[in-house]
Amino acid sequence: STLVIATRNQGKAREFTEMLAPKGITIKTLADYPDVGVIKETGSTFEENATIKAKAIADHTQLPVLADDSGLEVTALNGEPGIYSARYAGDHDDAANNAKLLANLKTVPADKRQAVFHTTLVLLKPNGAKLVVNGEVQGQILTVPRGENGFGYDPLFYVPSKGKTMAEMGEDEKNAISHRGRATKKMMTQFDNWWEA
Ligand code: ITT
Repeated sequence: STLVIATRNQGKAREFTEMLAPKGITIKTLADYPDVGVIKETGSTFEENATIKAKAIADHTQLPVLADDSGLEVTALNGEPGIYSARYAGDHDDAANNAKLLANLKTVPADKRQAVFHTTLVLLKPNGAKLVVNGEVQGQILTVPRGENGFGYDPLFYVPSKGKTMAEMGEDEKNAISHRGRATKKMMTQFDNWWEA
Protein backbone atom coordinates (compact mmCIF):
# COMPACT_ATOMS: atom_id res chain seq x y z
CA SER A 1 0.00 0.00 0.00
CA THR A 2 1.25 3.42 -1.04
CA LEU A 3 0.67 7.01 0.09
CA VAL A 4 1.79 9.84 -2.20
CA ILE A 5 2.91 13.08 -0.55
CA ALA A 6 1.95 15.85 -2.95
CA THR A 7 5.01 18.01 -2.41
CA ARG A 8 8.11 19.16 -4.21
CA ASN A 9 9.50 20.61 -1.00
CA GLN A 10 12.27 18.26 0.15
CA GLY A 11 12.14 19.55 3.72
CA LYS A 12 8.47 18.63 4.03
CA ALA A 13 9.07 15.27 2.33
CA ARG A 14 11.88 14.45 4.79
CA GLU A 15 9.78 15.34 7.84
CA PHE A 16 6.73 13.35 6.69
CA THR A 17 8.81 10.32 5.73
CA GLU A 18 10.25 10.29 9.25
CA MET A 19 6.93 10.86 11.02
CA LEU A 20 5.04 8.28 8.92
CA ALA A 21 7.70 5.57 9.21
CA PRO A 22 5.85 3.74 12.04
CA LYS A 23 2.85 3.29 9.72
CA GLY A 24 4.81 0.85 7.56
CA ILE A 25 3.34 2.17 4.31
CA THR A 26 5.29 2.96 1.15
CA ILE A 27 5.78 6.71 0.82
CA LYS A 28 6.18 8.39 -2.54
CA THR A 29 6.62 12.08 -3.31
CA LEU A 30 6.40 14.15 -6.47
CA ALA A 31 10.05 13.31 -7.08
CA ASP A 32 8.67 9.89 -8.10
CA TYR A 33 6.30 11.53 -10.61
CA PRO A 34 8.51 13.77 -12.77
CA ASP A 35 5.78 14.12 -15.39
CA VAL A 36 3.52 16.10 -13.01
CA GLY A 37 3.57 19.75 -14.08
CA VAL A 38 3.27 22.86 -11.95
CA ILE A 39 0.15 22.81 -9.76
CA LYS A 40 -1.24 26.36 -9.54
CA GLU A 41 -2.18 27.20 -5.96
CA THR A 42 -5.08 29.52 -6.79
CA GLY A 43 -6.96 29.18 -3.49
CA SER A 44 -7.33 31.88 -0.85
CA THR A 45 -6.85 29.63 2.21
CA PHE A 46 -4.37 26.95 3.31
CA GLU A 47 -7.14 24.36 3.08
CA GLU A 48 -8.12 25.36 -0.46
CA ASN A 49 -4.51 25.19 -1.63
CA ALA A 50 -3.84 21.86 0.08
CA THR A 51 -7.01 20.47 -1.50
CA ILE A 52 -5.96 21.69 -4.97
CA LYS A 53 -2.62 19.86 -4.60
CA ALA A 54 -4.22 16.71 -3.18
CA LYS A 55 -6.89 16.53 -5.90
CA ALA A 56 -4.40 17.03 -8.75
CA ILE A 57 -2.18 14.22 -7.48
CA ALA A 58 -5.01 11.83 -6.55
CA ASP A 59 -6.42 12.25 -10.07
CA HIS A 60 -2.97 11.75 -11.61
CA THR A 61 -1.81 8.76 -9.56
CA GLN A 62 -5.14 7.17 -8.56
CA LEU A 63 -3.52 6.63 -5.16
CA PRO A 64 -4.23 8.03 -1.67
CA VAL A 65 -2.56 11.43 -1.24
CA LEU A 66 -1.32 13.66 1.57
CA ALA A 67 -0.95 17.39 0.76
CA ASP A 68 0.50 20.06 3.04
CA ASP A 69 -0.09 23.77 2.66
CA SER A 70 1.74 25.82 5.19
CA GLY A 71 3.06 29.26 5.92
CA LEU A 72 4.28 31.88 8.32
CA GLU A 73 1.86 34.46 9.75
CA VAL A 74 3.60 37.48 11.24
CA THR A 75 1.47 39.64 13.54
CA ALA A 76 3.27 42.92 12.78
CA LEU A 77 2.74 42.27 9.06
CA ASN A 78 -1.01 41.65 9.46
CA GLY A 79 -0.55 37.91 8.98
CA GLU A 80 1.74 38.07 5.97
CA PRO A 81 3.26 36.23 4.19
CA GLY A 82 0.60 33.57 5.08
CA ILE A 83 -0.50 31.52 2.07
CA TYR A 84 2.08 33.43 0.01
CA SER A 85 5.02 32.24 2.14
CA ALA A 86 6.64 30.20 -0.64
CA ARG A 87 6.40 33.04 -3.17
CA TYR A 88 7.00 35.99 -0.83
CA ALA A 89 10.08 37.31 -2.63
CA GLY A 90 10.01 35.32 -5.81
CA ASP A 91 9.64 31.68 -6.54
CA HIS A 92 10.53 29.27 -3.76
CA ASP A 93 13.77 31.07 -2.93
CA ASP A 94 14.28 30.56 0.81
CA ALA A 95 17.19 33.01 1.05
CA ALA A 96 15.28 35.76 -0.75
CA ASN A 97 12.13 35.11 1.32
CA ASN A 98 14.09 35.35 4.57
CA ALA A 99 15.82 38.54 3.43
CA LYS A 100 12.48 40.12 2.54
CA LEU A 101 10.99 39.14 5.89
CA LEU A 102 13.91 40.74 7.75
CA ALA A 103 13.67 43.88 5.62
CA ASN A 104 9.94 44.25 6.27
CA LEU A 105 10.50 43.83 10.03
CA LYS A 106 13.52 46.13 10.15
CA THR A 107 11.90 48.75 12.39
CA VAL A 108 9.86 46.30 14.49
CA PRO A 109 11.23 45.87 18.04
CA ALA A 110 11.91 42.50 19.69
CA ASP A 111 8.69 42.44 21.73
CA LYS A 112 6.52 42.95 18.62
CA ARG A 113 7.93 40.18 16.44
CA GLN A 114 5.41 37.39 17.22
CA ALA A 115 4.62 34.89 14.48
CA VAL A 116 2.77 31.63 13.94
CA PHE A 117 3.72 28.76 11.68
CA HIS A 118 0.57 27.13 10.27
CA THR A 119 0.04 23.82 8.47
CA THR A 120 -3.11 22.43 6.92
CA LEU A 121 -2.96 18.78 5.88
CA VAL A 122 -5.43 17.28 3.45
CA LEU A 123 -5.64 13.52 2.99
CA LEU A 124 -7.59 12.57 -0.12
CA LYS A 125 -8.38 9.26 -1.80
CA PRO A 126 -9.37 8.92 -5.46
CA ASN A 127 -12.83 7.85 -4.21
CA GLY A 128 -13.22 11.28 -2.55
CA ALA A 129 -12.63 10.26 1.09
CA LYS A 130 -11.09 13.37 2.69
CA LEU A 131 -9.55 14.28 6.03
CA VAL A 132 -8.42 17.80 7.03
CA VAL A 133 -6.29 18.69 10.06
CA ASN A 134 -4.40 21.82 11.14
CA GLY A 135 -1.38 22.50 13.32
CA GLU A 136 0.27 25.67 14.64
CA VAL A 137 3.27 26.74 16.67
CA GLN A 138 3.96 30.18 18.15
CA GLY A 139 7.31 31.90 17.89
CA GLN A 140 9.24 35.10 17.28
CA ILE A 141 11.13 36.33 14.25
CA LEU A 142 14.79 37.01 15.08
CA THR A 143 16.85 39.76 13.45
CA VAL A 144 19.70 37.40 12.53
CA PRO A 145 19.35 33.78 11.34
CA ARG A 146 20.49 30.98 13.67
CA GLY A 147 21.06 27.29 12.92
CA GLU A 148 21.67 25.07 9.93
CA ASN A 149 18.89 22.47 10.14
CA GLY A 150 15.38 22.44 8.76
CA PHE A 151 14.38 24.56 5.76
CA GLY A 152 12.56 27.71 4.71
CA TYR A 153 12.02 30.25 7.49
CA ASP A 154 13.38 27.93 10.22
CA PRO A 155 16.60 29.91 10.93
CA LEU A 156 14.54 33.03 11.75
CA PHE A 157 11.78 31.30 13.76
CA TYR A 158 12.63 31.29 17.46
CA VAL A 159 10.61 29.10 19.83
CA PRO A 160 10.79 30.66 23.32
CA SER A 161 9.88 27.47 25.21
CA LYS A 162 12.86 25.70 23.61
CA GLY A 163 15.29 28.64 23.60
CA LYS A 164 16.17 27.73 20.02
CA THR A 165 15.25 28.48 16.45
CA MET A 166 13.64 25.69 14.44
CA ALA A 167 16.93 25.45 12.53
CA GLU A 168 18.82 24.77 15.79
CA MET A 169 16.63 21.74 16.53
CA GLY A 170 17.22 18.18 15.41
CA GLU A 171 14.55 16.67 13.19
CA ASP A 172 12.79 14.76 16.01
CA GLU A 173 12.93 17.82 18.23
CA LYS A 174 11.35 20.00 15.53
CA ASN A 175 8.70 17.40 14.66
CA ALA A 176 7.72 17.15 18.33
CA ILE A 177 6.65 20.82 18.52
CA SER A 178 6.24 22.08 14.96
CA HIS A 179 3.05 23.06 13.14
CA ARG A 180 3.57 20.07 10.82
CA GLY A 181 4.35 17.70 13.69
CA ARG A 182 1.22 18.77 15.59
CA ALA A 183 -0.98 18.45 12.51
CA THR A 184 0.52 15.04 11.75
CA LYS A 185 -0.17 13.84 15.29
CA LYS A 186 -3.86 14.78 14.86
CA MET A 187 -3.89 13.14 11.44
CA MET A 188 -2.53 9.89 12.91
CA THR A 189 -5.47 9.56 15.31
CA GLN A 190 -7.88 9.50 12.33
CA PHE A 191 -5.60 7.99 9.70
CA ASP A 192 -6.75 4.35 9.86
CA ASN A 193 -10.41 5.38 9.56
CA TRP A 194 -9.64 7.42 6.44
CA TRP A 195 -7.36 4.75 4.98
CA GLU A 196 -10.11 2.13 5.23
CA ALA A 197 -12.83 4.46 3.88
P1 ITT B 1 4.73 22.16 -2.00
O1 ITT B 1 3.59 23.09 -2.38
O2 ITT B 1 5.30 21.43 -3.18
O3 ITT B 1 4.37 21.25 -0.87
P2 ITT B 1 5.97 24.61 -1.03
O4 ITT B 1 7.30 24.89 -0.44
O5 ITT B 1 5.54 25.46 -2.20
O6 ITT B 1 5.96 23.05 -1.43
P3 ITT B 1 3.78 25.75 0.46
O7 ITT B 1 3.08 26.26 -0.74
O8 ITT B 1 2.98 25.12 1.55
O9 ITT B 1 4.88 24.66 0.08
O10 ITT B 1 4.66 26.94 1.06
C1 ITT B 1 5.12 26.88 2.36
C2 ITT B 1 6.13 27.99 2.61
O11 ITT B 1 6.32 28.08 4.02
C3 ITT B 1 7.50 27.68 2.00
O12 ITT B 1 8.17 28.89 1.69
C4 ITT B 1 8.22 26.98 3.12
O13 ITT B 1 9.60 27.16 3.06
C5 ITT B 1 7.62 27.66 4.36
N1 ITT B 1 7.53 26.66 5.42
C6 ITT B 1 6.56 25.70 5.56
N2 ITT B 1 6.83 24.87 6.57
C7 ITT B 1 7.99 25.31 7.10
C8 ITT B 1 8.81 24.85 8.14
O14 ITT B 1 8.51 23.76 8.84
N3 ITT B 1 9.92 25.53 8.40
C9 ITT B 1 10.26 26.62 7.69
N4 ITT B 1 9.58 27.10 6.66
C10 ITT B 1 8.43 26.45 6.36
